[in-house]
Amino acid sequence: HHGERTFVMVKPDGVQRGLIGEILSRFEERGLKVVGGKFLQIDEELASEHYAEHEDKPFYDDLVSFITSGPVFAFVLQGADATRQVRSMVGETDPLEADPGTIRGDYGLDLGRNVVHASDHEDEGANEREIALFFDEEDLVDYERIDETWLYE
Ligand code: YYY
Ligand code: MG
Repeated sequence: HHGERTFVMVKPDGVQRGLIGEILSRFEERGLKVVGGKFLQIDEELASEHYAEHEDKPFYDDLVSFITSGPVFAFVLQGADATRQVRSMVGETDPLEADPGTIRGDYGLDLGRNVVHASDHEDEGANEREIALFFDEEDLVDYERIDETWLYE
């Protein structure tokens, strides 16, 4: 089976702005395989685990109140070099710094409303940790996509 798994989430602003389908489509069209998905509202406890690394940062309280402010669409993608490829499609953290053509560069204008979360490829194991935080192993489906023989040599 091809590649690694990575965690992605359409944040509350992306859900409210009707961007779930658009965002998912970009990854699907690239060839990244959706292997799990869940629509939920994050509670304080899950938010504090998910953003534990930012606990001491000045923006932490705003970040937690934003991420718990409305439903999110969390999903798992699988494919070659998935974590790094997804990050490059998501763009820089600050949408004002994100290149056009990236999700944040096409849909955002504010650091605190940057539409999407994706596991950090520079943080070893972040993808697996974040997947485990949101999904049980049995929520993830192992299957072959019909185009895989044309996507991979
Ligand atoms: O991984 P990524 O989402 O690109 O950025 P992080 O540095 O992990 O920060 C998480 C989240 O926090 C970011 O998406 C927006 C918010 N944030 C902020 O509001 N102000 C900052 N100075 C840095 C990050
Ligand atoms: Mg991060």
